[in-house]
Amino acid sequence: MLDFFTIFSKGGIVLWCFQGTGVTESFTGPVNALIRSVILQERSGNNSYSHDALSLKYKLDNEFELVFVVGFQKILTLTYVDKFIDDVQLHFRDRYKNELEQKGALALLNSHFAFEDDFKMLLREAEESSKARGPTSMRSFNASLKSQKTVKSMIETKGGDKGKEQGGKKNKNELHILIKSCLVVQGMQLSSMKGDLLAVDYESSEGEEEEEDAVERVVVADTSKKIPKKGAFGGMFGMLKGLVGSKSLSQEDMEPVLDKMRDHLIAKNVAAEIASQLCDSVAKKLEGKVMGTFTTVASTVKGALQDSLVQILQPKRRVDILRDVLEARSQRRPFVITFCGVNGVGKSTNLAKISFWLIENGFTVLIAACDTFRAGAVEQLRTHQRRLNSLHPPQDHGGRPIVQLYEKGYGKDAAGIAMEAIAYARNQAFDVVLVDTAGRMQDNTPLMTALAKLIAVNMPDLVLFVGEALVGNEAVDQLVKFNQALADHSMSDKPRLIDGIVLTKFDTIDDKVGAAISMTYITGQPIVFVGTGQTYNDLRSLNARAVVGALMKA
Ligand SMILES: Nc1nc2c(ncn2[C@@H]2O[C@H](COP(=O)(O)OP(=O)(O)O)[C@@H](O)[C@H]2O)c(=O)[nH]1
Ligand SMILES: [Mg+2]
Repeated sequence: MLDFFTIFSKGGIVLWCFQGTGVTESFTGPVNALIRSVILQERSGNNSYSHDALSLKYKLDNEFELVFVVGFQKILTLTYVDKFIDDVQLHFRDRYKNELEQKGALALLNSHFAFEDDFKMLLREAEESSKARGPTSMRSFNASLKSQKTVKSMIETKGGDKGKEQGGKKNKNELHILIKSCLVVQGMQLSSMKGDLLAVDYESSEGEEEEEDAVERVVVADTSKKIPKKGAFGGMFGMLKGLVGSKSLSQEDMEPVLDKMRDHLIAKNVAAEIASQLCDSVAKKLEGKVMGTFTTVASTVKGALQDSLVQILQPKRRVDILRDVLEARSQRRPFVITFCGVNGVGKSTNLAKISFWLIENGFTVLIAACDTFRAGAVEQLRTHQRRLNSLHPPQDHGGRPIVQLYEKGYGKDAAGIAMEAIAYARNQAFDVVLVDTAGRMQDNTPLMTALAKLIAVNMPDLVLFVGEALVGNEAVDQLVKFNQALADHSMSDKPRLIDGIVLTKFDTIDDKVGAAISMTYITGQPIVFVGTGQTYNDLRSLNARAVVGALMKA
């Protein structure tokens, strides 16, 4: 007599469904309509709804967040339906208490609800009791539902199903492995660095796509949970897709999702202030947008955030150093790059890696030792220069060392040394001058002024800010203050600010790649190089999608 009966979680996971014999029409449409026009709009007053020729009755179980829906032909007067839904609800809750108590979509997916026999038994009872109207005889205790319920609950609630529990655990672990991505740290051997740099590489497990897909299936109430595509429910998901309603997004809908996203970004090392700004802008972008489906508040927000992140990381301006060096060469002048940043971030080391890359591409390099401050800074560069020359011996280059060091010891004026080095490079026809500078804290005004002067006087082609991928909130402070100092002390109307970023120690941060976002967001400048280790080969370009992928991963 019933057309269908379905039990689904408020999270949208269909736990069990029944279709009456001889019923061929899909009940997805009516259920969809019920969700859209009643449940979603919180107009669930009288628990019944009609859709075309069907009557639908439903019951919400707020404790376990379940929805029970029964559908039957309107022309039928089924007096037992209300009581029947109650009975099914109680029975179902009782029988699957253990599974339902394990909160979360994953637990539901891992549970198997073989409810068919119980359902049929309840239905038979309900139908019979309605037939036997009039002077209804009292059921014996044994025949009553109550007796079965108690017995069943006593059997089932203790201990649960061990095998099933273990299965659940295993799946959780698999999922954990599935969603963990790790950075591939490149080998230590030197290899050729000719041409453009490789992009930063990520290794992700094969299930990644499935996980991405799965997120699509998470509904409003379950925004934090991810469920694997191939769950125990297989084909039922097909129907789930239809269990949706359209609704325009409000701040309220998005707030819980955005809060989670913000925390997630901060946990990935994005500066807090920037994480908030990003989430606000995503909210603005999406507010009022009509959602195609009920299932996608979380995934819509996630998608929009992902797009913004890629947008931020994608360079607005293409930095093609090899091409620019060639152009400078054609103008018979050296291409000058200045490196700046706080102490110990890897300025000198990455300058040496960049020298190696340029040399591999056939250019000659002059390193200007303008860190005249830190003991050992000049010697560190001299060591690099020797090593690089031994990798590319002068005899291979017409007897001329391919890399030279221009140094004037310690304590001298860095701006002056840079100027002399550039003049020397022009005379000696070096292709590139790399200017190493002393590390300085962004709050040290005299040193910041000196840096601004060095840059203003020498007008390098590229000013690279070197920053560690390890920094969180500090990244913003550093960059804002470096740029501010360059602007304040530039002595020109059009001050030279930071043109690009070298993001170092990327090999040490696992998937906490947030600094990349903070730095590009705050400067609007591209990450030109990524340092991924301590050998000359450990230099990469940024792969925006891979970084965003790592950032969005749980
Ligand atoms: N793991 C790792 N260490 C790096 C990287 N870049 C630099 N370092 C290390 O960071 C430390 C400081 O580097 P240095 O170039 O002297 O920093 P500077 O003070 O900014 O010139 C050194 O021990 C480097 O070997 C990198 O990309 N990955
Ligand atoms: Mg240094």
